Amino acid sequence: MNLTLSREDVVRLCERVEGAQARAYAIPKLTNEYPDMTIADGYAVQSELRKRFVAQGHKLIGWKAGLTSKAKMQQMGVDVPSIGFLTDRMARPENSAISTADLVHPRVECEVAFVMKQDLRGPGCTARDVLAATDYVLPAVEIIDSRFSGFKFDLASVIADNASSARFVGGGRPRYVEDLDLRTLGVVIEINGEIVATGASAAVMGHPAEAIAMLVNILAELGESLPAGSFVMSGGITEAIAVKPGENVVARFQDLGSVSMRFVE
Ligand code: OOG
Ligand code: MG
Repeated sequence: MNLTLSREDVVRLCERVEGAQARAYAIPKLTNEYPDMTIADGYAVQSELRKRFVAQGHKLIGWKAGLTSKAKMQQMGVDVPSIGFLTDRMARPENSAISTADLVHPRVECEVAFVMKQDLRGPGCTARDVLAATDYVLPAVEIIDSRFSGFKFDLASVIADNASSARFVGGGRPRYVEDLDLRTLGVVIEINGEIVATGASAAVMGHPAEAIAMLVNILAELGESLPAGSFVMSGGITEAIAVKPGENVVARFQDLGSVSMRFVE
């Protein structure tokens, strides 16, 4: 991978992103100052952030694939998938009240999540490998929150910002992959009882397991693998929906049950 940032710049940008995440304020996208930033630079900043969080006691519990559906790519104006890491501090229980006070401009996405029973290591990981290594799948809602002004970014910047990761809620009815057709699961997102988005799981790279395979292959480029026990989200099926205090969100997944939460100040 092609790095253009110096070690000092990586640390500087990591501190900038970390500050914006911790205090929930928007910053200009990083490429305004570093127009030559590459995808590899973005991952260097993200890896630095992950190491800092781990050093501060956050537990790495898994990963997420992002920008894996056309709806998401069109909404964000980016046409290459990306990955981000997930920690215990981002997890929220089903049916909980999620504060927006510590977020900049949250949006919800419905995603199929995988829990792994075997380690996976790229390169060359396939969807078939992913399915064989999967313990079970469950429905999830990711609450993304870009730290960039106006939720506008490019690929290098959003990767540095850990792919907009902020919160996530897993739940519903966990199922074994052999009991489902993971391509044809319908999903509906409701806010305060009104349907605001609909989709089907094949929107994610034809099959959500393809997104997990892609994630494992990106991890290999970063010198990392996906350990057994990881919780992995495969990417938003529909466009992301902005949420505000007072809104109740229910994501209904065919065969996998529903995941609910409410947003408060
Ligand atoms: C980047 C994160 C995308 C997904 O599921 O596609 C993502 C963003 O859109 O802010 O999490
Ligand atoms: Mg997502």
